[in-house]
Formats: sequence, C-alpha cells, structure tokens
Amino acid sequence: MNDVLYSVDEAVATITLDRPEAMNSLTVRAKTDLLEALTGAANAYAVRAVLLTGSGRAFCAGQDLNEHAANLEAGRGLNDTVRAHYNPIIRTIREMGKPVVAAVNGVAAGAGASLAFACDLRIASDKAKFTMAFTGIGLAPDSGASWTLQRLVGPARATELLLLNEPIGAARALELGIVSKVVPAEELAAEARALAVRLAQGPTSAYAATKQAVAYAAGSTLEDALELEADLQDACAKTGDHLNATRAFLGKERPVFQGR
Ligand code: T3D
Repeated sequence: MNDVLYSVDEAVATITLDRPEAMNSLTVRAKTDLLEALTGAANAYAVRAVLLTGSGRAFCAGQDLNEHAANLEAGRGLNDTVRAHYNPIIRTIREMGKPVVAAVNGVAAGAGASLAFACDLRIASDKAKFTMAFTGIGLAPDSGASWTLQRLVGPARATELLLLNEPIGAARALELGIVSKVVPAEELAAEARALAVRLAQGPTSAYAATKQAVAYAAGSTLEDALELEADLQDACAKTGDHLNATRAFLGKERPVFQGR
C-alpha cells in the first residue's frame, strides 16, 4: 500500500490516509489502498476494532480533483469511480462486524466527510471541519452521504447541509450530533486510540450484531426489526463472551471479553 498506512496493535487496526501534501484526497490508488486496508481489517481474526484517520492537517478532502479533472477532460466522466471504488469502501465499513472509529483530525470534505459519516463513531479534533463540498463543484452526494448524514442529523438538516455546503466547525458538528466528542487537537490521537482499544476489548460478536440490527431497523418495519433482534440475540446468547460476562456480573467481577 502506498497512500494508506496500516498497522495492528492491541487488536486495533489503524488505517491512516497518507497523502498529506494533497490533504489526503482520494486518487484511484488511494481508494484501492483504502479498500484493501479495510477489507484486511474486516477479515483479520486478530482485529477487533478499526481506527480511521488522516496524516497531516486534513482528515480527507474527498475526491482528488486533479485526477477528476483529467478524467473529465479526457471524456471519461467519473470513470465509474463511485461504483468501482467509493461504494465498496462504504459497504465494507458499514458491513464489517467490528466497530470503526473515525478520528477526524482536520478537514473532512466531500467523500472525505462521507467516509467519516459511514464510521460507527466519530471523535474530532477542535481543528476539524466538515464541508459537504459536492454541490460546490456541481455534484450530488455520494459515498453514502445521502443515507448516513440524514441518520445523524435528520433529513431537514441533512438537506440544508448538502444544499448550502457551508463549512461546519467541530463545535457545531458536536451540537448537530455529527461527532460524539471534540477534544483538543494534541489529544485526539490518544483519545481516539483509547476509544478504539476499549472497543477492541469488548464483546465483538455483540458489537457486530448491534451494527447489523441498527442498520436493518433503519429500513424495516418494527415487526421485522423485532424478528431480527430475536435471531441476533439467540446468536449472541450462544457466545462464550455472553456466558462469561453473565457469570462475571453475578460474581461481582469485571468481564473479560474474548470477542467470541
Ligand atoms: O470522480 C468523482 O469526482 C466522483 C466523486 C466525488 C466525491 C467527492 O469527494 S466530490 C468533492 C471533492 N472535494 C472537494 O471539492 C474539496 C476541495 N477542497 C476544498 O474545498 C478545500 O481545499 C478544503 C476545504 C478541503 C481545505 O481548504 P483549505 O483552505 O484548508 O486548504 P486549500 O488551500 O484549499 O488546499 C490546500 C492544498 O490541498 C491545495 O493545494 P496547493 O495549492 O497547496 O498545491 C489544494 O489544491 C489541495 N487540495 C485540497 N482539496 C483537494 C486538493 N487537491 C486535490 N483534490 C482535492 N480534493
């Protein structure tokens, strides 16, 4: 991988977008690397949580507009990058049975904002900024922003943010519920890592079931959601983590989760 750093420690896979000179904007190579890293983390038994962040002063400025312009000028349009690259990246984040934390260290624009929205939790530096960017260059939302943002802030606010494309600072993002915590820039790496490690030490199967239940319920009837919850709960009840945690509770001990 050239444009993404990948490391695993304490069962946390840290994925860092690493094109700081271009604000971690996404070329085909960067998107291919990111998908490879996410797929590797999703499939690795030893990984129980994922931390996604950016090098330098940006989280991710979205599509690399130099590459994009070259495609337009050559008559290739978007060169199918939405279906070929962005969609699989977002699906991999949403569907992996492990929590994904975004440490938003700076600006998150366009598909870069969408990437953050797709994660399960977002913690931001006080220097972070979200800008939808799409309409700024005459495009509509992609990489799941039309789906994720309205689930974070509601349809009216999501429409406003996407149409008006006004930058939102970290404090406003916290008010709106786009991020769950804002910390001083110099504390972000440690805070986000502590959160990811905490999740990596948790009941991984129960977290996977929680992600699945919430995603399904967002588009289902109550009846269907109840049915899936019952199935998922049956599966969780069969895990060693559930048995051990129940015993630990009754023994007034702290549970130790093995992730299965
Ligand atoms: O194929 C497809 O396009 C379909 C998919 C689309 C998905 C999308 O993501 S569409 C949205 C694409 N992104 C944008 O429109 C964001 C463009 N960038 C900005 O609006 C601003 O640069 C930022 C708000 C991100 C940051 O502003 P600021 O003032 O902090 O920095 P800056 O001076 O504007 O940028 C610093 C450098 O990064 C600059 O390069 P230079 O002059 O130092 O050589 C700038 O050109 C470069 N940069 C920033 N964003 C991009 C970029 N280079 C390439 N692509 C970018 N997206």
